[in-house]
Amino acid sequence: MLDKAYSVFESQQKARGINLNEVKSRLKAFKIETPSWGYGDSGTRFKVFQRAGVPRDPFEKLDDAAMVHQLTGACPTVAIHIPWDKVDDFQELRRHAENQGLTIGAVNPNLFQDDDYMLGSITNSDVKIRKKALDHLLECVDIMKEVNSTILSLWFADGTNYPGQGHIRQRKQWLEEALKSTYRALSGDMRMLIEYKFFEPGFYHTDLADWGMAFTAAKKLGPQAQVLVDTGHHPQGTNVAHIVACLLDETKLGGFHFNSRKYADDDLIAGAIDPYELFLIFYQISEAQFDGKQDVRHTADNISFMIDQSHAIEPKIPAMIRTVMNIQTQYAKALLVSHEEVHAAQEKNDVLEAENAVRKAFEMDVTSLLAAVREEEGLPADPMTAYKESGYEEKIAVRGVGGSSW
Ligand code: PSV
Ligand code: MN
Repeated sequence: MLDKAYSVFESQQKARGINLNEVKSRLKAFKIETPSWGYGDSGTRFKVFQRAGVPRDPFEKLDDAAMVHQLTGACPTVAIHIPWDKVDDFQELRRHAENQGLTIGAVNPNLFQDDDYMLGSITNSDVKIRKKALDHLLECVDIMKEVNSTILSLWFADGTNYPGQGHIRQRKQWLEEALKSTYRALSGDMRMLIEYKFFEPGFYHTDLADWGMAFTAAKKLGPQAQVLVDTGHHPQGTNVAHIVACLLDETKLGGFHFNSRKYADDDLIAGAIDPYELFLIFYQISEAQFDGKQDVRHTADNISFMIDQSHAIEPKIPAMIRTVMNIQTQYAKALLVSHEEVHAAQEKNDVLEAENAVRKAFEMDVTSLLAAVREEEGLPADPMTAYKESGYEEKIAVRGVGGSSW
């Protein structure tokens, strides 16, 4: 059935002048990092629900991530969060990952769960707390060296709840100082990705509230600092694809945290709420991959694609597999946009043709394409079904209830 669907698809794309071999090799090369915290118990501020089979330590989180990679072939790296994933021997953790075909990806410091950070971490008015926060950032750079990670992924919960609570410009300067000291500790192959979020837990102001603030900070630091776009961190109606295009053009787009939002930072499965938004983000990326400027192409080819979800009610592993598949689907569709067609319509100022050239790729069914790509890679055509049939869920049930939570 799928074979037949794929031959129909193949001839349709040929007729449109799409180079399917190029599309397929881009899909095979496309990797998505999963977060260790996405495998543990999590919830909302109302309740953390405990599920049977949830990993009890960082090693078991890697085991689950390895299962996701085994079935999708797309998730060879795993982001860790310190101290949630702190272990006595990081070399052992690295080896545990490598033995299962994984490597440790981004290292995420945690500057939001210590009582000292109630009024801020690197922007706290207390110099001792600022120093403690900076020490933690530097500790994370040391951990990166031990696990061979090249990405330091920074998100700060720093902000205020009331006007006058903090000296906003002073806090900005403290933030810049801490970032500068951390930047200096990076080795040449490391990148620092700076994530922004417009509110929460601060409800009046957030020290890094939007891409402009993150961009300014990254620009001041130098080429190893870039911006990380978490798709859930924007106010309603924000044109995230536009932000992506601007950051690409400035060679400052370093990575993504994918998830879906309906209202705020909902952390739902990527592509579940607004798949068209996800498609339009990939459309900007795929266009930049063919840009005339080498540094823009280089930026687009070196984006670190990561998932940042905490599944409150979903079974963790299949939720992660679904997420990966949703992301692959929208990327595949974006690769089917004929940029020649769009550019020709733009030249003529033909608004409807231009819009049609983009939208019609979104409306194409890429199921058979993705199944063909997976089969060529020796992977199951449908990773969700393969997971259900794998027996892994039953195997991990022996871990019992009460595993790691954030
Ligand atoms: C909190 O909003 C958050 O979800 C940020 O997006 C971070 O990337 C993540 O937690 C991990 O610290
Ligand atoms: Mn995030």
